[in-house]
Amino acid sequence: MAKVYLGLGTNLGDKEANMQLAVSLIHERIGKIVSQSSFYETAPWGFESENSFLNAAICVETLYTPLETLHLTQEIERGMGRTQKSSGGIYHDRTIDIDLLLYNDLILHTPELTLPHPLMTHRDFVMKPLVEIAGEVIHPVWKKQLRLLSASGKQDFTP
Ligand code: PH2
Ligand code: MG
Ligand code: MG
Repeated sequence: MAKVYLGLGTNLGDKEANMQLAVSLIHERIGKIVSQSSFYETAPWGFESENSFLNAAICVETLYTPLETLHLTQEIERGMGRTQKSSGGIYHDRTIDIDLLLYNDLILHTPELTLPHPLMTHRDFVMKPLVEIAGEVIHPVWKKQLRLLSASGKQDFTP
């Protein structure tokens, strides 16, 4: 059984409902939710939008491989009406975004998926909810507890 940490974000429609639906679909299709952070209201990061976000992090126990997990999360995103994918640093409003942050202590570089999520430690909207449920977990690249890697502290370390 693998422990996967997922980051969730939504900034369109009924954001609370989007979050709840995503969590229950993840539970049905991917595995047991073993922890779930609070929902954080955050300002759009990296693009202009009048729609603020709700962000959260969850931990799921799964029997799926990283790529299978990615494909299942993408299917949930599509099913919930996500139309535009972010690419090349261009972001769009979305009903739901589900990002793989950590998969056990796996380090993976493929064209489709990089683990740990390469931008996670730069983003408060990821690290705040993640640290709430996984502050003691060791980041496999930085080899530090996540609570020490939140955006403000990260410059102090080199991986
Ligand atoms: N996701 C992005 C880009 N910017 N900003 C906030 N506040 N929350 C997000 O989830 C988010 C973002 C790319 O996926
Ligand atoms: Mg994202
Ligand atoms: Mg994404």
